[in-house]
Amino acid sequence: MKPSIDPRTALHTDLNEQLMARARQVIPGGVNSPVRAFRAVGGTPRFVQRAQGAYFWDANGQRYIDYIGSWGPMILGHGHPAVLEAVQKAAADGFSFGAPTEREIELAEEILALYPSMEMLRLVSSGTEAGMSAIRLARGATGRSKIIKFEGCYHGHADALLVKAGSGLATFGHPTSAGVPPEVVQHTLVLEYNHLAQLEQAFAQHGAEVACVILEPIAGNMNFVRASVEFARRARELCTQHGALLIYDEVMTGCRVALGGAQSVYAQQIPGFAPDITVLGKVIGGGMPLAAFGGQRAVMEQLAPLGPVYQAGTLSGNPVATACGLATLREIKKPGFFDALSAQTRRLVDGLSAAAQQHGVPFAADCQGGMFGFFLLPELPRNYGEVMKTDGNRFNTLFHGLLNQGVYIAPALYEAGFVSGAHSDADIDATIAAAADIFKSLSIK
Ligand code: KE4
Repeated sequence: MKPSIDPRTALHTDLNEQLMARARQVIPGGVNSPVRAFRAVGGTPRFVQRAQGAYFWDANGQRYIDYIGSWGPMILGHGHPAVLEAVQKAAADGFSFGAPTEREIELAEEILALYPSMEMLRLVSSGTEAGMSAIRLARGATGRSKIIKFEGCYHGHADALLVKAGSGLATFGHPTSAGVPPEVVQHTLVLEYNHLAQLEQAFAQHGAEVACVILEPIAGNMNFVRASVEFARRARELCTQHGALLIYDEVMTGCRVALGGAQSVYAQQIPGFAPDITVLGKVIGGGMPLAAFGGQRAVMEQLAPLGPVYQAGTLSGNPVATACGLATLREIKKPGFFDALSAQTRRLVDGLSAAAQQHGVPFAADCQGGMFGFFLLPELPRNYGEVMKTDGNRFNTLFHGLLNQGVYIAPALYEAGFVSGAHSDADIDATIAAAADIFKSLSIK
């Protein structure tokens, strides 16, 4: 018999706490990825026992409405029957071969059909691997070393990308992590997101040396911050003008904000817009370890075994992961799926905004497709510095208040949220009601 759960008390954390104590003995911080440790919000991570549809159940059998969905991949919800069947069949045919399979071709063809900016792609096993490889490819294809990234954007944990802005405008970066030698990031320029003048100056100063600009077109690692259309346009123009490659990191936004990713949204506002390289992950793997990077043929054919840029992976294009990704893509491509998902996400965001307004809580939210973000701020932030003006204690009150009512949002104020095709109207309404209950204590009326 599962212990009775009183959502208003901490009773439901005892088995999670026991597991966390055990985990800390054998895994650094008790987790295999830092954000899972709840360090930003405090409290005890929930150890997932199982998940189905829009929900997961923790070690105590407590059910949560899941708005993380593995940080984006579970766009269909957990355990979709068509995906489960595809994975089970693929596994029965073999886990991994280290040799080419037809299914890798099928998945590449399906993805390329959604991204006209790409003629070819390479499958890998994580977003970090895809981003790291894209940077190496850009450097190899241009023969240049410098890269431009933006504060608040996360592109995985490759050394060259673990960097924070140097002092002052358009200066080269400093490592954000121990173990990254300064010389590794000396070619990485970190600018303020959406800051046109800084971008212009960086190209004016270093344009001939810039291999690439990499950015999250909608920055989900700042919760939810859009590149302004003018910023997106100038980044494209400046890259073209100076012979640099524009890399869109769509690991989070790809097949999530739209089937064709954020680039398809910007292409509606900027005629002919296209990045040179796109990095994908999460949704295209459906929850299995799979990511990709791709671009025009002339660039992609610089990769080994054809060209001089080396890149490889034992489990790249893994047959079980590709089955999971293919089954997922085939479901979300079905007519009506994305319209329904977008409407459900919009319903959540509008409901939360209305509840916050009713209770006098400064609150700004945005969404695109199945991805959303909200801020306990009077208006939407445009860059990392503005995001971080959020009062962390107020966010933590909201986070834990929702958690204790069985609603699971990201345990960090700079992370985005995700709705799946399995989230029902009742789930959305319950979430809004739970938030309204907490907004009463956050009112500044
Ligand atoms: P992975 O190596 O974690 O598969 O992907 C790295 C990555 C690259 N680019 C973007 C835009 C990403 O959002 C990510 C990973 N996202 C985080 C969530 N902010 C994954 C969660 C985690 O680190 O545990």
